[in-house]
Amino acid sequence: MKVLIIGAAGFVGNYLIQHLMNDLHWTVVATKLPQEKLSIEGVVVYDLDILNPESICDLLTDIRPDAILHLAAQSSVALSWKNPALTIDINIKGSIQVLDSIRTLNYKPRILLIGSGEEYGHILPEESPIKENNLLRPGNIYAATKACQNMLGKIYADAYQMDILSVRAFNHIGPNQAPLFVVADFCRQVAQIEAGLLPPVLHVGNLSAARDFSDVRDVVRAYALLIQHGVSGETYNVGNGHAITIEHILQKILEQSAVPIQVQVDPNRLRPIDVPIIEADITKLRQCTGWEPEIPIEQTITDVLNYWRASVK
Ligand code: A2R
Repeated sequence: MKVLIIGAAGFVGNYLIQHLMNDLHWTVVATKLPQEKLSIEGVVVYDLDILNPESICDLLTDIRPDAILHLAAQSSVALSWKNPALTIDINIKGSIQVLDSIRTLNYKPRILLIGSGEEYGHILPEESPIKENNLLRPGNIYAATKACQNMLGKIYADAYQMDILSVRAFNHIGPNQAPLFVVADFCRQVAQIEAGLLPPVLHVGNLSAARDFSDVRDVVRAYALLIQHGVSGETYNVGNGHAITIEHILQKILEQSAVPIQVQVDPNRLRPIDVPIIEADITKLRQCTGWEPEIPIEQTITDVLNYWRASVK
């Protein structure tokens, strides 16, 4: 199996490459933005900006992958509020340019579009855990762009008989994630405090939101299984199946801190709208692939803390 990963220099890309190459022994070709760095032995890496459709066509013709995993995105909710136009450009215009370039090929590679649990948005209590066929009520710009990407994927699958499936990935965490995301942010602060670089006060935003967290290493296993077993035109939730509050995660992080730390709510970290609970129903993924999450959250937190302890030295 030869796969192309578009947007491989981000957080998920590296884990995905390692799993596909080392565990599954697939041939992996990857793309990154020209200004990004990505060098992995055994992986041919191309520069690609998905906002430039001509270079996508050339690349696809050269590589002729069996499957394409489309990771490239503006992936931060916080940044989507600050820069909505950029988020819409990359996540909607960029995705349609990827799909439309694939449409022009004279064969039909399998395509996995990576969406988000955020697409469900304002989930009613009786809708949780949320199923794939639930109404989407996106609560932020990022979520709206990913909901749109999902719809475009379905339209292209139906209209052009393309082999497209989508995931809605719920929060995934692990070492090397940018500190724009909550667990990386908290763990980095703890590591900086332990190293004496910050006073012993951890700054937090809204702690009451409940989210469905998985280890990124479990998430990439699910993507590979869906490439092999997923049904064309379908959407699959990828999550742990149980939401926990940010407050609970914070407690688990503080339990692993080497020093006592106070917690302080910082108004700058509160988002304009926060969806109170997002929890995945993962029955469809389980039934299709047999996937189960394997890495407990305490282990992920240990690994993320150790990553930041090594990074802040
Ligand atoms: O924004 P940057 O400079 O970190 O680059 C990101 C890259 N990217 C692009 N690639 C090609 N053409 C573009 N116009 C473009 N704009 C941004 O996509 C980054 O290297 C990559 C996405 O990686 P992350 O932001 O780290 O996302 P992550 O956590 O790997 O998530 C993968 C997928 C995304 O579609 C998320 O929205 C979804 O999973 O949850």
